[in-house]
Amino acid sequence: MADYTPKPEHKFTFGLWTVGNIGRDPFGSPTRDAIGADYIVHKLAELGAYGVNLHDNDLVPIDATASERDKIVSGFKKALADTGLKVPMATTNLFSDPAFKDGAFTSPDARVRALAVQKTMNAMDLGAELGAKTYVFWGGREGAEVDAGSNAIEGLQHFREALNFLAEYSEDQGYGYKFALEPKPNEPRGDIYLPTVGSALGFIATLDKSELFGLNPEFAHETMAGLSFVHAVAQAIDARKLFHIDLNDQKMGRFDQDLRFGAENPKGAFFTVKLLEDSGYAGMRHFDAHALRTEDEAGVWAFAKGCMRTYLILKEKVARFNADTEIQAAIKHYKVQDATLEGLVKTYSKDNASKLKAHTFDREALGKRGPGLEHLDQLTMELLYGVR
Ligand code: GLT
Ligand code: MN
Ligand code: MN
Repeated sequence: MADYTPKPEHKFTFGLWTVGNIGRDPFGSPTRDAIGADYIVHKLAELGAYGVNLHDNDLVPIDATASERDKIVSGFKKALADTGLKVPMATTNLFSDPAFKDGAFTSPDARVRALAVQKTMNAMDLGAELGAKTYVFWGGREGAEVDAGSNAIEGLQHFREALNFLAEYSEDQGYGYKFALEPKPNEPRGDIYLPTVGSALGFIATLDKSELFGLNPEFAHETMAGLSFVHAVAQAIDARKLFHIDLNDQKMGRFDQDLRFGAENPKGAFFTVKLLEDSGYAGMRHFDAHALRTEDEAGVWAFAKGCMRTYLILKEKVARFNADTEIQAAIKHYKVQDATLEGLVKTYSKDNASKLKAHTFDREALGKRGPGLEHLDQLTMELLYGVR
């Protein structure tokens, strides 16, 4: 039996807002007491996590004075030093305060946009002070319910301006941040700008310092849009833009559930882990999820342990999949190779084009061939069900 004990080398991280979630929802009050940030640090270290991530206001209240801020931050730094826990990622809360009710970087009100940039510079200072190297932008309020007033084109232009400004600020300060945009289709806004991984990738190409920007895809968010998270992550990897990842789970077509990783769609979770492990992704495995609202504090830690343990179980399944001779033979059978034809279509030349035109294909045989996917998928499922 493999060892599924999480260790810092596995690079598991949680947000202060994840294990700190107090079980409030749009219809109900909190079901749990708030847990202090320093205590969370100690608990996560004890459970074998590598790091803890935060929004500015997860740690420092929005109305804290400078001396209150410094006191909180120095206490937090002590907890980090005592436990060895790291802060690999930081971000800004640009969604809770009523000032941001109609957007932050994309608000139609110039004063709100400037406030959002100012707040983010301060939050970047905080993240850098704690050692963060990845900075996430989740545009939770960057969207609209009414398209008559502030149009989506202006919103995107404002978004671009803000990100360009903040990338310059980071470079100017020598922070060395890599920025990760986190798409989501809706909630809390009716429609959020940059709703999917594909949209964010297209937008990144329009930024001044696009090399500093990548993706922070979230399992729940692509699933809410009815899309395949595995394919979204694959596209981010292909574009060399997978800078961070939010692992959780979600039923399709629901509100953002942020379920324990692997709790709902084990097959999707398996292929996500397979992508990360096989591609050599070296970044954090961040769990952006929270315990069910039904749970008490014990349930919170059971949730956190469960996320990490499931990842490690699936990682072992990936190794098993890659070493399974029957599965590998089925994959080999599926992927037909033809050195001559592959050579012809790999790069264009007049010669290759005319040889390809002259080639005769047995189209009927191609259409009749069974690739063996039922067999391959059943083998995969049997592996996941634990019988191989
Ligand atoms: C918020 C959201 C998450 C984002 C966080 C980062 S905050 O909880 O639901 O998906 O990753 O801002
Ligand atoms: Mn979410
Ligand atoms: Mn997220």
